Amino acid sequence: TAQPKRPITVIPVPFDWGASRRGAAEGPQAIILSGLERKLQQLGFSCTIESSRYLPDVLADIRSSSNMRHWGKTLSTVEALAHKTAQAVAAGQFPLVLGGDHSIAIGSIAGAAQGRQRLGVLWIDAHGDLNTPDTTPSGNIHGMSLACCLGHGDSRFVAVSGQQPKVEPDRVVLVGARQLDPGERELIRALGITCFTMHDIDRYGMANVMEKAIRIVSDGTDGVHLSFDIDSVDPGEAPGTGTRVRGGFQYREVHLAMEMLAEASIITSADIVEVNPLLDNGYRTARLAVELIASLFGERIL
Ligand code: Z70
Ligand code: MN
Ligand code: MN
Ligand code: MN
Repeated sequence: TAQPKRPITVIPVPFDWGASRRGAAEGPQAIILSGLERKLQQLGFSCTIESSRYLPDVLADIRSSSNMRHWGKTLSTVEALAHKTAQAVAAGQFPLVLGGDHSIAIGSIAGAAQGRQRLGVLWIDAHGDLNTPDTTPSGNIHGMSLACCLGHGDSRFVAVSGQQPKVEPDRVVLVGARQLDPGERELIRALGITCFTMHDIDRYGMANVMEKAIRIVSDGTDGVHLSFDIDSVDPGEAPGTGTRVRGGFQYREVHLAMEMLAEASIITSADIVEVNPLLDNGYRTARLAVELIASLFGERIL
């Protein structure tokens, strides 16, 4: 089955106040400079790269707390992104959101969920991002974004764009987890979320894991959002990211995952986050992001 060629709206989110290290704000520009538009056009998509002027200037917003660092800047940003993403969905476009740190998924998923009552979410990440202000070891909001989308956490974030929760736990699947905090393990158990860890990938293989993940996120859903954290990939292939965790996806493995998503033709919106050009080896990680996006949109070897 060919992916329906809906026009792609690329939405840059140069924001990194949700992480402990700066630099992911340069991610969108690095990915765009690595040839994103030409690649998508080669694959037959019409593609518009939006400017980031839809985002408010948050520099003067100093609202922050120890268990939710820079929450003022983050809240204004995700609210604007939710609106931008919802607009693209309503116009029949595919929102391709470029982070930025992973806190921005609070906005993109809120926006995607506005047009879809039964949204599925595929969360590909070394981490769970399932902390709340009560369980966070860092205060970094990029470690709380998936919990937020499930309705857990600070009420102002949970309520972005009105409806809450954005997604039901039985329509959420994590793939690639290898660094989970105690509170995250508890939430996974309490909500019964499906989590395929690196152990599962070692044991059953990426193909098996992705087959199962695709079935679960698309069963009875009216759209599936892919939230792809580049730190899911092994640091040897993707060194340009804020939290490198050993033992991640190998190069072919992660391409296979994207190719299987293209083949299944289930993804209706996506974000690619945590590409940090300041920590990269040249543009290696940004170029990998472009390649993975190409696989997601149907590039094939033969
Ligand atoms: C940890 C926390 C995280 C990314 C680090 C880490 C979260 N669980 N996410 N790097 N991309 O602080 O909540
Ligand atoms: Mn993440
Ligand atoms: Mn909804
Ligand atoms: Mn991560």
